[in-house]
Amino acid sequence: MLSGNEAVALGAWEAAVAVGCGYPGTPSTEILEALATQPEVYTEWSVNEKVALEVGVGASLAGGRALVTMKHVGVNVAADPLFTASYLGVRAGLVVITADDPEMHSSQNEQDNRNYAIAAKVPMLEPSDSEEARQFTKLAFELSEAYDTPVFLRMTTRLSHSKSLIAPFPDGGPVRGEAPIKPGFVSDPGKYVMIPGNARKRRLVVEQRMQRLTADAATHPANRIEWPTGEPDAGAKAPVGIITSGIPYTYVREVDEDVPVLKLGLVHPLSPELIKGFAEKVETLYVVEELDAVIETQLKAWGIACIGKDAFPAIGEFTPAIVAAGLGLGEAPAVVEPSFAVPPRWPGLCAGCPHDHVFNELRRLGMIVSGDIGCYSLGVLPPYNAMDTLLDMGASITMAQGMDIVAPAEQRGKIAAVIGDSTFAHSGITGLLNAVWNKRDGLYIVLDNGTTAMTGMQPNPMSGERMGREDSFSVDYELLARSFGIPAENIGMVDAYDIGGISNAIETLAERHGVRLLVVLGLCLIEGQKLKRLDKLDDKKSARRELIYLNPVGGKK
Ligand SMILES: Cc1ncc(C[n+]2csc(CCOP(=O)(O)OP(=O)(O)O)c2C)c(N)n1
Repeated sequence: MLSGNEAVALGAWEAAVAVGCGYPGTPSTEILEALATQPEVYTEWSVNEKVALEVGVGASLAGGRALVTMKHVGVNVAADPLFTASYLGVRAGLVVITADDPEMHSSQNEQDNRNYAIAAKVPMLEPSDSEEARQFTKLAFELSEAYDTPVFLRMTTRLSHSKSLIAPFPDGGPVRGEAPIKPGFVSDPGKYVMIPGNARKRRLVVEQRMQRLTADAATHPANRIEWPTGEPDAGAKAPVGIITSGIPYTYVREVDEDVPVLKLGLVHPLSPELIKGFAEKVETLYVVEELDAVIETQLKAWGIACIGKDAFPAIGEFTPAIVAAGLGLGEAPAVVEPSFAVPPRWPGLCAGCPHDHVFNELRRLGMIVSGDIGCYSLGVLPPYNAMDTLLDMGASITMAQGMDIVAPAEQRGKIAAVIGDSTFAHSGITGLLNAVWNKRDGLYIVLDNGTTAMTGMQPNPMSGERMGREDSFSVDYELLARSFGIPAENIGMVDAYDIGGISNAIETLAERHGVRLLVVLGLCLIEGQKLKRLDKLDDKKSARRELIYLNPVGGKK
């Protein structure tokens, strides 16, 4: 039994992947964590998804198979290299995992990244269970090399996090295959340097590649037609047929074992030949797809009658009951009323979280708080009620700048941004640079808890460790801020448990002008427990105290 994420890691390892990189994000995180246990593979948490994809493209061009992992919104961050990586193509296979999150179990939006495959002209595979996740990962590397293109593998939360059986290993255990491409960069500027003159030529190549893929999709092994009770005779039709993919396929099979199904494993590009052939053999054709009407829209553009979003929701995650109701096989799922009263329990910061006091203080001072994404986003909820906006990673510092430009005088000086350490490294630093460069006013507070807590304690460039808890360099906030031109008196570093120090630093810095950076340092409690088990707690604690101690302004001496 493996989770979908573990199975992707296994498939990549079996496919002799050389490099695994990504940025954590639910539900994708465990893929790299599993791959990182394998010494044959270089793995890294990259600073953000754009960086991860670019590292992956570089590895591919130098002849090593590369797996790049991210959650769905991570693809937004990586979209710039993605769209042109499609033009460059690959040397060794390049597979990009997009882990989508229907129902937004842990995400700020619901986004169907099949749309990215279409827009970036990159083929996409979508598995339905762990064994397929493993096999499709291998297929994705082969597809990538055969068609000279990056390939998407789309996972969803239900697939990433559920466990299902994988095929048994041969005697002696799993086998790591031989990489078909020899490492070594081969210069080819016409293919790898996308100045407009070259890009125009590659644009045509991309189109030809997609046409070839569309033709080959008709017989691609990831697609299959199932006629459980036998294929209709020539001229005859089955009453109902279903086109589906991914997790919804498993729900279709759960509610109806006998219905004919065209199961798409290659969800982009679609094969008109395959789909028309299936559609002609059924009376009523349903398209069962979670989130957007991607397949349905394409079918309708081809003039194929089908029932899709008229019967199934376009919002949220499917369940077998939703699928059954859409197919007319059951009642729409009723809301289940609990048989006894359950007291509402808000999510919240952990009891004793080092960053509790900052939020109390921001509320007490009546600040407008431009927030960001991480555990500390829970500062929006009671008892703090101290966050006013949250858009995307890194937006706290930049949105605060926009607010400050137009806010009336009585609000200016009352605006603060809060951002976690991992988020600061991911995309906060550029916002800080923007503020200084554009001579803005703003108080920006980094809530540094020594880890990327929300996604399960991954190291980050501020934390002093890299992948696998290997000791590494950590960014010196003060040197960084000084190098950006922020004056020493506008930089503060305080211990998160120094309640008086925090109040004092916020009040003092709130009254100053220009860009002000306050770093509140306190080790995440759960991370602390982990470090204790690893016998590393004392090192980390003393490193953090030193960070505060060395700071010449603000904070304890
Ligand atoms: C573009 C993007 N990538 C990844 C995520 C998933 N994610 C949400 S918050 C977060 C990092 C939080 O770490 P940090 O800023 O250190 O705050 P903490 O949770 O430790 O308080 C990540 C990786 C996301 N929401 N958006």
